[in-house]
Amino acid sequence: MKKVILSVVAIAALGLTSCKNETKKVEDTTTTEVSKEIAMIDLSFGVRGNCGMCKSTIEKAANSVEGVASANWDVDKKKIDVSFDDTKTDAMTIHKAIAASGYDTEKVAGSEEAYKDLPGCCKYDHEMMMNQSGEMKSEDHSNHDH
Ligand SMILES: [Cu+2]
Repeated sequence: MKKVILSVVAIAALGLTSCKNETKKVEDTTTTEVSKEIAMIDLSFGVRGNCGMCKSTIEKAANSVEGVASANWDVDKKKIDVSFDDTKTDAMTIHKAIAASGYDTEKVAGSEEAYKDLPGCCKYDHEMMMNQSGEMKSEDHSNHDH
């Protein structure tokens, strides 16, 4: 009696595995052409600005673009690092978004209207160098009144 039960179980198990194999074959043929890699692009470009408030405004503008994964503006270097999905957006869209918030980028001049509404400390110099080394130059007194 036990043997009979065992063989029934064995047959059932065989049946299950063969079913599995069949479904797996179907999956194989359908899943070949699915996921193309998501291409994240890392981009850096110059953006003018003065302080921490500028930083949050600039980064908020960049992050508001759909497809942007991260944005980090460096106050000393006057430069932003952006990571974005290039199937959803492109570099120029990000430049324009930052410019619309009032800030100059390498390629697009900042909106004058938005610039007027910036806090006083954020009214940066339009002649400011972008993409600086981040090191203070002691011989550079161009921003001071001597
Ligand atoms: Cu500021």
